[in-house]
Amino acid sequence: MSTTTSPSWLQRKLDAVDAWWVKNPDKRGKAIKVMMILWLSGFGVALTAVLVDDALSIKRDLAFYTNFDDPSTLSYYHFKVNAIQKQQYSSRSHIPGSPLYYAGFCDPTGLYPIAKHIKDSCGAFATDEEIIQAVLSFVQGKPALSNSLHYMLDPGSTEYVRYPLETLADGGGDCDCLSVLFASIAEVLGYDTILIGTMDHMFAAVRLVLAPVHTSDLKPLVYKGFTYYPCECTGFGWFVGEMAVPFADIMGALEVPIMNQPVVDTVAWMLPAIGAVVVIVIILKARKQRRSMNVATKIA
Ligand SMILES: [Ca+2]
Repeated sequence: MSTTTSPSWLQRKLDAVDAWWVKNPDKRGKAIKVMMILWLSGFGVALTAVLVDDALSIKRDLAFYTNFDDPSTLSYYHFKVNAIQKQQYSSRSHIPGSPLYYAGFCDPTGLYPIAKHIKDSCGAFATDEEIIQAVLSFVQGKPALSNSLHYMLDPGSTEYVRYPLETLADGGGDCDCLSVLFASIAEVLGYDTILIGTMDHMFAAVRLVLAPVHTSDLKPLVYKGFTYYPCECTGFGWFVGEMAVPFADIMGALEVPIMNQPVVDTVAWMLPAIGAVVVIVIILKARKQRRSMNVATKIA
């Protein structure tokens, strides 16, 4: 017993193109020209998309130390955010309204490569304290280095919180912006992190199994039965476990959402991906036409 399979819709269309090609030898030259124009146009669109994406992107080399602010361990992360990525945050509210909403600004978008780069830069044998210290170094202002994040005041007189990608794109922020960025990177790396608020300041704290050993001014905080270590995100040179304000000033803690899953940032790849798809489609079409032309030549 034999079975026959009818050709698919696509196959029928391709066969129709082949038949047209064979029956219309006088129009082949024109068809080839059209295909060449389409191919070049597609390549041009793809190239333009990539160049426009690059031109509209904000790029910064952001410095950090992997070994407790030892100048010889200075490393950089080559940060880039495109216009579409940045625009998606521009229309959002940046006013926390309630102190309870600060943690709502924590966002892992675009942070996974940064978090991984910082962790990898610390080496395979780095302790949790050393990794967190490198993240802290990444967000802290470095007066001597122009290529780094810096403390920046809010743009207006009202309290304003930047999302992490905005702090990176703007080149810095104030205490809450930098704490939100730090907490987001720490959470992306899998560290349980909280935000600590006072009347006029904010910093983060990270839960570590082992107490930090690189400071003699350790100020551990206990929250819901677990020990967290302060991370002062402004200024320069604060170590994990040190606190810039007295205990009495602390008003409360905010839990940061768990974000330790790699995030595929589709927006970041949108323009280059569109360009790549256009090129692939045009190449496939051109190959198909070339194959048809070969068939026609053999028949002729
Ligand atoms: Ca602020």
